Amino acid sequence: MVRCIVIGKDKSGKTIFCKNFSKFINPKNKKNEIFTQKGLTNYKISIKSEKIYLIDSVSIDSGIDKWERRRERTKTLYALIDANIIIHIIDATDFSFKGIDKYIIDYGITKDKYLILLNKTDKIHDNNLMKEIIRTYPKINIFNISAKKRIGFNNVKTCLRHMISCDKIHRKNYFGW
Ligand SMILES: Nc1nc2c(ncn2[C@@H]2O[C@H](COP(=O)(O)OP(=O)(O)OP(=O)(O)O)[C@@H](O)[C@H]2O)c(=O)[nH]1
Ligand SMILES: [Mg+2]
Repeated sequence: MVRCIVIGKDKSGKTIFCKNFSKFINPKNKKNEIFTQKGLTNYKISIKSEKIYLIDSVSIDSGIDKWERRRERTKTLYALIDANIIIHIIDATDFSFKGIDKYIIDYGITKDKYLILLNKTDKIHDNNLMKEIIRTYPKINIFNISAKKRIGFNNVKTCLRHMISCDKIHRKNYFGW
């Protein structure tokens, strides 16, 4: 089982991505394949016969400092540390190299299995943001998507499939098989 966290700032499209992407991967998934674990919603999907838990996280950047929100953020941070794969959803209509997106990138690039999805690209008409991010972080995995309109999901699937097979190879080596 592979734990894949979907993380990003407030309203970047995390929930809509989890819903639509899980339907795209496994169209026949039933309601019981969505469940809550450690306070976060998980979507059970499978790619290459490997089970993946797609974890919809809550935003860690909200300015609201109520006890409930603090608890939620802590759950997200635990899930982030625990994840095998990190999917970072960036709102392409509202990105800056400062703030929470920058912090997530700086953490993500220290991991092997980190990918950025530039979301809401149905609303923008140039590719400059992607170029700019690649210029700053040349080796990053990055794709344009629209979670709402289900655009770009094939590339995400291919990338996940690749990351999962790397995991299998890694596990094989680790156990000396
Ligand atoms: N145009 C467009 N709107 C989108 C897209 N993805 C998400 N949205 C809109 O962005 C808003 C937030 O989407 P959510 O999926 O709730 O975002 P979230 O990151 O889960 O939000 P929080 O959990 O509250 O942080 C909604 O109004 C969506 O309809 C997209 O690809 N294109
Ligand atoms: Mg959400």
